[in-house]
Amino acid sequence: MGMMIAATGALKAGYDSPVLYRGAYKEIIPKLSADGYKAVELHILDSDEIDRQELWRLLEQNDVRLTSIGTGSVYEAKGINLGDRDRLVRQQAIRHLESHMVTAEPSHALIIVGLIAGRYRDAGLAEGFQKNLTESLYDLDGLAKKHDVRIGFEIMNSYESDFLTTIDAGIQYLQEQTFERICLHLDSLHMNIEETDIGAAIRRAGKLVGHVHIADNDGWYPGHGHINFREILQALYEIGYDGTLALETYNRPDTQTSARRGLNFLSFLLEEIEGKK
Ligand code: LER
Ligand code: MN
Repeated sequence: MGMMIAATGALKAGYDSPVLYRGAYKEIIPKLSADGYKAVELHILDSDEIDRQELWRLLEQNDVRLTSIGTGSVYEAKGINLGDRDRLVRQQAIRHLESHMVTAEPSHALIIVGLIAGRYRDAGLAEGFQKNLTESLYDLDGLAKKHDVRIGFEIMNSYESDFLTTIDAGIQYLQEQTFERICLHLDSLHMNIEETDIGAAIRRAGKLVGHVHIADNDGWYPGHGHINFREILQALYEIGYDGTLALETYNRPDTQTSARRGLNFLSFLLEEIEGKK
């Protein structure tokens, strides 16, 4: 089947947000489809506030698959997180993510746990944070089973997160737990900052890898900066990864240019590596 390239989309996003398409779903889903995408990762502030029926209809009509849901904006907007010292805040985060699972259900899309995991300061102590987060993740794991979706725990750089900032730390943590629906979510921008040898780290993660974000080191479309994407895609190919490569990039110089260049660049490399597409 091979890897699938997805655009990112959101109803609203700021200048510095790494999201390609911005606007109403009825505008952006036909647009990204016309630009050559067959899949989309939507970054959603609150799934309770969107018209799911309309979204599902638009996806079907345009033959676009919802691969994943980005969930970090609610942490940035309201501080809701899974590791918080306050049990009510953690429960709010879990309920919030379950609502995304309902949106994800028809396409079995993956729910991203990145920024919404929270920071150590949200719990006061690192140990307390880890205990709270782990407890929340077990609750989410059960809910993911109920909704038949998966959760991707995003390994993010140590400027933006505290817990599990390297692939090896993520592997060790998941091996210590008994989650059934939680996998590792990698991001080229973060790997570029934290990993010693990106290809080797991806190979060690192997079947634990469930989702991948792509951006160049400067946050622009892949091919704009200096990350070695051939090495990354080659390693993903070797571990048999057949999931999504979601373009979590700035929409610079403009959405269409960035979207087309990112898609062309990744398609070209995949064609070489997978030898088909
Ligand atoms: C989220 O997916 C991410 O990668 C962070 O850098 C927050 O934007
Ligand atoms: Mn990311």
